[in-house]
Amino acid sequence: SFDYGNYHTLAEIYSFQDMLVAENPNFVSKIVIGQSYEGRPLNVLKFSTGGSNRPAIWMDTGIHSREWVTQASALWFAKKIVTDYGKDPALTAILNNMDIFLEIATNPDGYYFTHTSNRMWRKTRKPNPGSTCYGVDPNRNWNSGFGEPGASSNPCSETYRGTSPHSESEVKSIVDFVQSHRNIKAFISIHSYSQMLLYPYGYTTAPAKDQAELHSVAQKAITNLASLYGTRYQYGSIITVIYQASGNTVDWTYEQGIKYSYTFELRDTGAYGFLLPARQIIPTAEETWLALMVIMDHTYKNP
Ligand code: 0X9
Ligand code: ZN
Repeated sequence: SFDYGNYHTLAEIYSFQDMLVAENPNFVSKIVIGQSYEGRPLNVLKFSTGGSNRPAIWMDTGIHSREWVTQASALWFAKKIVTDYGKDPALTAILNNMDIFLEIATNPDGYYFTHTSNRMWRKTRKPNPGSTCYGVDPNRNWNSGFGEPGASSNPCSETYRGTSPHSESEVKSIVDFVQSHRNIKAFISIHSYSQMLLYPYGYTTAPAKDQAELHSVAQKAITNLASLYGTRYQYGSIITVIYQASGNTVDWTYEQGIKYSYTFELRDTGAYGFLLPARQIIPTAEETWLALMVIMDHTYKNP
């Protein structure tokens, strides 16, 4: 059976997704929301017990390809959703009323590249005209404070914003999905590392309209997370807790009206950084799930 305690190639992630759909045909389906620059499918797993266009929770991992514990945790989350539905009352109530969408390999070209050429690759893999450097930072490419401080105009920078908002297919495909779905209530974008739970804004110090509620839900979520292994998280707005980041994913989703827009930075705090040992995958996924459940449960109960 599938080894959740190890890192997997892109091909293994794709076959895992097909296996989960094949084993749970009435519950799990695969939606292809677009294709990457190099032509790979952008697959999203949909967990749904019925209805049409139900209110939904979105989660994505691996938009920064080198953050391997995020994709690995998402494989565990996918299995957890399947096994806990009908057993865990809280998750069951959520899924009897809402759908969950999970994009595991959000930057597949980058992820492939981390396995074949450069383990530390972060950005997309689109060539930049007039430069020898490749790729755009897909967490600076969104149309929220685009062009403001907190991103780079240099194609060789790790935080290169790109020539225009949503220039990256991997970003535009999510934009189109969110705007056509119109009923997404929580959007959770998962990164590593630093052990933080963050909410908008990243491009401005202006507080989000819902800051008080976002803050108290985050506090509850990180408390639940810490209850398992004692892992300590910082929490707050992106710009106050980490640094200014313009054009980031959750500023855009929040401005689209998705109130529960959160971003995680998973383990660790730098001892291993992006190269987190595989033995930490399952503990990371388990503790993160406890925080995700707090956010999902709050979203379900506060429509
Ligand atoms: O710089 C980033 O894009 C994020 N840190 S990372 O090491 N994952 O690259 C921080 C930006 C704000 N946080 C998130 N939106 N996750
Ligand atoms: Zn990241």
